[in-house]
Amino acid sequence: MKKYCFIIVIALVFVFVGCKDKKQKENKSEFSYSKVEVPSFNADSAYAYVKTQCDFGPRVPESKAHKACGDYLVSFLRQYADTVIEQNFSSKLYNGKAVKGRNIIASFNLKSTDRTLFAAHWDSRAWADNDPDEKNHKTPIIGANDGASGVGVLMEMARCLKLKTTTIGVDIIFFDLEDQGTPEWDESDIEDQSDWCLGSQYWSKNTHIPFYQAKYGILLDMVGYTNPCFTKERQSMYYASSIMNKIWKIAHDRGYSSFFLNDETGGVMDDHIWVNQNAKIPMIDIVQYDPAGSFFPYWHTIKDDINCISKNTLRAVGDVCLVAIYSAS
Ligand code: AHN
Ligand code: ZN
Repeated sequence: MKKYCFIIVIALVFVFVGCKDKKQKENKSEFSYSKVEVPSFNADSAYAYVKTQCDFGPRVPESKAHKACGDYLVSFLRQYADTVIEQNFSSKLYNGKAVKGRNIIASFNLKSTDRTLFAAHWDSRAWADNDPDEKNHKTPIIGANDGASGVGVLMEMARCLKLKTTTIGVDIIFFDLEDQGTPEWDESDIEDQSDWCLGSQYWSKNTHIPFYQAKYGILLDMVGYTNPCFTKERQSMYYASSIMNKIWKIAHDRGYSSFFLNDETGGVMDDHIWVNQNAKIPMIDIVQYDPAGSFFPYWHTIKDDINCISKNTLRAVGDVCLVAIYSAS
């Protein structure tokens, strides 16, 4: 009898421990980001930062506006970051011509070795080669969505990062020379698309700190359009599916499921490709790219101006990124 009692007690202990274990696991997988406390992302500020960039005019490499906007971005970041590093370099355009570039890197909480990287491109395209009107095909674009939106979101995040310290380290990179790939009207065809994303190609082979590493990275590209659709882009899924799924879970928990779709779309040649391939940092691209395979309606047209920008979209993207930062331990 005593023996049976002993066996029953042992069995009950197993059942109890088993249940508790299962419950803990369930709780973990059901973790909701909806209650994570983050500094509040001010969409009015982010919008103003996008507009300030646009007001310089097209930030075409080696132009006056480009230089002035670069100086503005550096002095802006110096107010909030621990360090700001400028990386001047030279690359070759699709036509073989040399062009000067300037990557801008801001670092927060430098003492932490557990780092997360955020990036966007700050140059704007020299040609509206996708404009419906052919006479605009050689006119530079303002790049409110294609360029300034990602930078504006990251600028507002920089302001937030100074307000509340983080346990992890954060680096923000503004890549130059992303958007000067072969214009549609030119004959040349560079098959591997290495004529795009020159700033990230340079940085990923020459990181601002030797042997720089980050746990993961998030690239923001065209993150300001009204009612956007961010899909799971193939190259991000190839290199960093667990990060992509985590970020999409954050977005859904925060109530942005109508912007962050679960559709998987084809690959996009963007700065994250080179960061993944050369710097070996798993990086995803939050990019407006719809399931039919097109970017936003005014992509590479003269209508990519401030009228494309929605504060709601900037807020959604900034909030998701801040939750990723402040929920990390
Ligand atoms: C290409 O069209 C080859 N890549 C898209 C990358 C891009 C351009 N992002 C913004 N503008
Ligand atoms: Zn572009």
